[in-house]
Amino acid sequence: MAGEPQNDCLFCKIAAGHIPATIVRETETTVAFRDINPQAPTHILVIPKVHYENAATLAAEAPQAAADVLRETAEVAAGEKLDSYRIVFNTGSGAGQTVFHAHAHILGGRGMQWPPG
Ligand code: DGP
Repeated sequence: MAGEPQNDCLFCKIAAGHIPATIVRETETTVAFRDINPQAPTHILVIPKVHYENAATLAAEAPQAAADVLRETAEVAAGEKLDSYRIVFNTGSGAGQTVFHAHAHILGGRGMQWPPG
Protein backbone atom coordinates (compact mmCIF):
# COMPACT_ATOMS: atom_id res chain seq x y z
CA MET A 1 0.00 0.00 0.00
CA ALA A 2 1.18 3.55 -0.69
CA GLY A 3 3.42 4.86 2.03
CA GLU A 4 4.06 1.46 3.62
CA PRO A 5 7.66 0.54 4.57
CA GLN A 6 9.54 -1.27 1.80
CA ASN A 7 11.77 -4.24 2.65
CA ASP A 8 14.41 -3.20 0.13
CA CYS A 9 14.57 0.48 1.14
CA LEU A 10 17.63 1.71 3.03
CA PHE A 11 15.86 4.71 4.56
CA CYS A 12 12.85 2.62 5.65
CA LYS A 13 15.37 0.43 7.48
CA ILE A 14 17.00 3.48 9.12
CA ALA A 15 13.56 4.83 10.09
CA ALA A 16 12.73 1.48 11.68
CA GLY A 17 16.06 1.35 13.54
CA HIS A 18 17.20 -1.75 11.63
CA ILE A 19 20.26 0.02 10.21
CA PRO A 20 22.25 2.34 12.49
CA ALA A 21 22.51 6.05 11.77
CA THR A 22 23.51 9.09 13.76
CA ILE A 23 20.04 10.35 14.62
CA VAL A 24 19.76 14.09 15.22
CA ARG A 25 16.02 14.36 15.86
CA GLU A 26 12.99 12.13 15.58
CA THR A 27 9.29 12.97 15.59
CA GLU A 28 6.21 10.82 15.21
CA THR A 29 6.42 11.22 11.44
CA THR A 30 10.06 12.07 10.59
CA VAL A 31 13.66 11.10 11.31
CA ALA A 32 16.69 13.37 10.87
CA PHE A 33 20.15 11.79 10.70
CA ARG A 34 23.66 12.71 9.57
CA ASP A 35 24.57 11.92 5.98
CA ILE A 36 27.16 9.15 5.72
CA ASN A 37 29.02 11.11 3.01
CA PRO A 38 28.81 14.74 4.15
CA GLN A 39 29.12 17.45 1.51
CA ALA A 40 29.30 20.29 4.04
CA PRO A 41 30.36 20.65 7.69
CA THR A 42 26.70 20.08 8.57
CA HIS A 43 24.88 17.64 6.29
CA ILE A 44 21.72 16.13 7.70
CA LEU A 45 18.93 14.23 5.97
CA VAL A 46 15.29 14.53 7.00
CA ILE A 47 13.03 11.68 5.91
CA PRO A 48 9.36 10.95 6.38
CA LYS A 49 8.67 7.63 8.07
CA VAL A 50 6.23 6.83 5.28
CA HIS A 51 7.76 5.55 2.06
CA TYR A 52 7.38 7.61 -1.12
CA GLU A 53 10.05 7.53 -3.75
CA ASN A 54 10.70 11.25 -3.99
CA ALA A 55 9.57 14.67 -2.80
CA ALA A 56 7.06 15.04 -5.65
CA THR A 57 5.17 11.83 -4.89
CA LEU A 58 5.37 12.57 -1.17
CA ALA A 59 3.86 16.03 -1.65
CA ALA A 60 1.14 14.73 -3.98
CA GLU A 61 0.13 11.68 -1.99
CA ALA A 62 0.98 12.57 1.63
CA PRO A 63 1.03 16.37 1.86
CA GLN A 64 0.95 16.41 5.66
CA ALA A 65 4.08 14.23 5.77
CA ALA A 66 5.73 16.57 3.24
CA ALA A 67 4.88 19.54 5.45
CA ASP A 68 6.26 17.68 8.47
CA VAL A 69 9.58 17.12 6.65
CA LEU A 70 9.81 20.79 5.72
CA ARG A 71 8.96 21.94 9.23
CA GLU A 72 11.55 19.56 10.59
CA THR A 73 14.30 21.00 8.37
CA ALA A 74 13.85 24.31 10.20
CA GLU A 75 13.95 22.61 13.60
CA VAL A 76 17.14 20.77 12.68
CA ALA A 77 18.77 23.93 11.30
CA ALA A 78 17.89 25.80 14.49
CA GLY A 79 19.24 22.95 16.61
CA GLU A 80 22.50 23.04 14.64
CA LYS A 81 22.59 26.85 14.99
CA LEU A 82 22.72 27.35 11.22
CA ASP A 83 21.94 30.93 10.18
CA SER A 84 22.17 30.09 6.49
CA TYR A 85 21.69 26.71 4.95
CA ARG A 86 20.50 24.98 1.82
CA ILE A 87 17.64 22.48 1.57
CA VAL A 88 17.92 20.10 -1.39
CA PHE A 89 15.46 17.49 -2.62
CA ASN A 90 17.22 15.58 -5.40
CA THR A 91 14.34 14.24 -7.49
CA GLY A 92 15.19 11.60 -10.09
CA SER A 93 18.50 9.95 -10.93
CA GLY A 94 19.38 12.71 -13.42
CA ALA A 95 19.35 15.17 -10.53
CA GLY A 96 21.58 12.96 -8.40
CA GLN A 97 18.98 11.03 -6.41
CA THR A 98 20.44 7.70 -5.34
CA VAL A 99 18.10 6.64 -2.53
CA PHE A 100 14.49 6.44 -3.67
CA HIS A 101 12.82 7.31 -0.38
CA ALA A 102 11.95 11.02 -0.21
CA HIS A 103 14.48 13.04 1.78
CA ALA A 104 15.58 16.60 2.34
CA HIS A 105 19.28 17.36 2.52
CA ILE A 106 20.17 20.17 4.92
CA LEU A 107 23.60 21.56 4.06
CA GLY A 108 25.29 24.26 6.09
CA GLY A 109 28.43 25.48 7.74
CA ARG A 110 30.16 26.68 4.58
CA GLY A 111 29.57 29.13 1.74
CA MET A 112 27.34 27.90 -1.09
CA GLN A 113 27.67 28.44 -4.83
CA TRP A 114 24.83 29.36 -7.17
CA PRO A 115 23.85 27.75 -9.46
CA PRO A 116 24.49 24.37 -7.84
CA GLY A 117 26.37 21.82 -9.96
P1 DGP B 1 20.47 11.41 -2.79
O1 DGP B 1 21.70 11.30 -3.62
O2 DGP B 1 19.77 12.76 -2.89
O3 DGP B 1 19.52 10.25 -3.03
O4 DGP B 1 20.97 11.32 -1.29
C1 DGP B 1 21.18 10.12 -0.62
C2 DGP B 1 22.12 10.42 0.50
O5 DGP B 1 22.05 9.34 1.42
C3 DGP B 1 23.57 10.57 0.10
O6 DGP B 1 24.00 11.90 0.36
C4 DGP B 1 24.33 9.59 0.97
C5 DGP B 1 23.32 9.20 2.01
N1 DGP B 1 23.41 7.82 2.45
C6 DGP B 1 23.45 6.72 1.64
N2 DGP B 1 23.52 5.61 2.38
C7 DGP B 1 23.51 6.02 3.69
C8 DGP B 1 23.54 5.31 4.92
O7 DGP B 1 23.59 4.08 5.00
N3 DGP B 1 23.52 6.06 6.05
C9 DGP B 1 23.46 7.42 6.01
N4 DGP B 1 23.47 8.07 7.19
N5 DGP B 1 23.42 8.11 4.86
C10 DGP B 1 23.43 7.41 3.72
